[in-house]
Amino acid sequence: MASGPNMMAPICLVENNNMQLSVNQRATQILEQISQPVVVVAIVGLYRTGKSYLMNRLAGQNRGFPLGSTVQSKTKGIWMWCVPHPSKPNHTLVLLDTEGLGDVEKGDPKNDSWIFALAVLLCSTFVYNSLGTINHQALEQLHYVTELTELIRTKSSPKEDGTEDSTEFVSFFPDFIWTVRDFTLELKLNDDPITEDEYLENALKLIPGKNPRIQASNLPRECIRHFFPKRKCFVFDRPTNDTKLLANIENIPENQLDPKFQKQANNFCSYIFTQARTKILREGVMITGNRLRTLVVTYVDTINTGAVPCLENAVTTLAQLENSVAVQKAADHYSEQMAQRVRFPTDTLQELLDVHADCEREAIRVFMEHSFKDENQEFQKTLVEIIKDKKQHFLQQNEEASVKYCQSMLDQLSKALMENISIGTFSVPGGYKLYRQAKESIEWNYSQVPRKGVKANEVLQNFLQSQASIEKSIWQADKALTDGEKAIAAERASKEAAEKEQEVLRQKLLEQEQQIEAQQRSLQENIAQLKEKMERETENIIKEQNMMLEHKLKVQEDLLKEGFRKKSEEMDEEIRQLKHTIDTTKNNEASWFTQALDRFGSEIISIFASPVRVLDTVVRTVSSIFKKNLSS
Ligand SMILES: Nc1nc2c(ncn2[C@@H]2O[C@H](COP(=O)(O)OP(=O)(O)OP(=O)(O)O)[C@@H](O)[C@H]2O)c(=O)[nH]1
Ligand SMILES: [Mg+2]
Repeated sequence: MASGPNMMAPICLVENNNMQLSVNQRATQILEQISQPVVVVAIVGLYRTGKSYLMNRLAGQNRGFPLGSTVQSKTKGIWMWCVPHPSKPNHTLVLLDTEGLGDVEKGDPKNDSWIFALAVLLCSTFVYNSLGTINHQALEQLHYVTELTELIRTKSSPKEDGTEDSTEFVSFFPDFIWTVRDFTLELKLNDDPITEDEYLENALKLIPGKNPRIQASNLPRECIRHFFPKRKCFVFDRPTNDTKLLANIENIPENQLDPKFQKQANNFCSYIFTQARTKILREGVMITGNRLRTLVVTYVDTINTGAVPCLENAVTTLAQLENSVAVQKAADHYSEQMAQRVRFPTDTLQELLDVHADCEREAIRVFMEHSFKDENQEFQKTLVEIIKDKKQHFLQQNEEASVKYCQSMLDQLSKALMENISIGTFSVPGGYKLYRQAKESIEWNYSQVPRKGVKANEVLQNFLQSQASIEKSIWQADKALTDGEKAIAAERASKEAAEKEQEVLRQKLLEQEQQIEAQQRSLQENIAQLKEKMERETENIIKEQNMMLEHKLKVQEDLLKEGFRKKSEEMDEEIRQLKHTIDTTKNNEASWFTQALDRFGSEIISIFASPVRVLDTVVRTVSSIFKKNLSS
């Protein structure tokens, strides 16, 4: 079963010291151990606005993320607390508490922007926390959201169609929640009661006019509407009006808090517990604790090199790491299952090949389950090669076990014969007949031994060959035989030898055919499972593109409704491009699959090529021997 978290207290995940971001190794070690999918909730906002306190409530604790009781900011960098998800079984809830934004005591505000961007990239629910009301000022303070286009890239290279890279933010950005603390207004619009969500949406409506102040607050509005498709708002009363209690809030019992606040906080928590989504990267790639670790490390490393974190690169890094683990897991599964299911020697080669086919099918399934974005099937091909080598090893083991067993059986069965030869039992008149009887009885007894395996004929053949000269000297010395009978004996001996040789060759030929057939099965299995996976991945891509389209159409419609015709028309081109991309994906799906599968198929055949060529020569040699025998 996937492993979950075991953390008594939060720990710093991204340190922000001397204006340098770094990832705390102790925290990444914790994430590494978490193989469960994660729901990641990050809280961001101005300093000293009760963020850490709210996060502690999500962890179900009074204490945890340290709160500050002075005006100085408390939290530095990004802190993490992983707890078992309270309502999603086998999921981990990762809470990310961040350093307060906008603290004038801090030297360089640049890291504020990075912390904001990192929180967006790492979480699946982004909570923006502010005090008071959502007004111009609050929106101006949210200018970080407008900087995201400079701080996050979707693609590693500019898009071919020339559209802005940020048009795809919507496909991987988290859900957005605005939490408004110490909210003192009434939720009313033109005297009509409104919901918290309506309050937020209303506050996000663009304000007409050219006033620079208005423009400055319109930009964050647009960004939020464009980048975050799912938005929610929660307002909170002041937890208590007693300032003394407030300053010491983590130590006061729940029932001393304002009942309204209690209710609001509980609502917020239960919304997070039931609605916050599992973190998905893109195209359905589910994020586990371990994958989150890779993301944090990749993003912070990128920032430290002076570059901009790029989603596509992060996916590639993640895929490379995960796919090599997937190959290992699949190969181990194959070996374990083969070792468990095969009893050496198998009766026939086919028996071994059948077990191999079953284990290989399972191994490919394990690989498909754990891999993603395997560009050009590089990793799947590696798996094909590994399994090919492992299979070869099992075949060899099987042959060795068969030889060993057959040899020991023959040694036992021929023991008396060998003794009689050495003491001269057959060197008497009529000795040849006695010898023949003894030899035939060995052959018969040998044929009755079950499960001798693939080398049964060959081992017998070797034994008979080693007997040929002995047999010859026995009949030559046997005085009871006439010359005519000796000639018949000689002819019979060579005919029998030829027959036995043919039998061994016939078996070889059959086995070679079985091997070729097994390779074909393996090829088909690889292709079938790849096709299935490609279909699933394409389905996810189309789903994601449709979601983007739906969102953009909605934004466009809203702009039009609000009277911003020009802005709404500006989105036409972007929407047209997206529709075109969706059509192309759908239309090219079939031919794209065929091409990819053909290429992959021929590459696998070339992996098998060497044994196939060997087979070819064997087949040709065997058939020429047959022809020779037939004509003689
Ligand atoms: N007025 C008010 N104060 C709060 C609220 N929640 C917590 N506090 C108090 O505000 C102070 C700061 O709370 P924190 O949770 O540490 O705030 P923060 O936003 O995490 O602060 P930084 O980490 O410094 O950015 C503490 O003394 C809390 O007791 C609230 O809803 N309203
Ligand atoms: Mg804090």
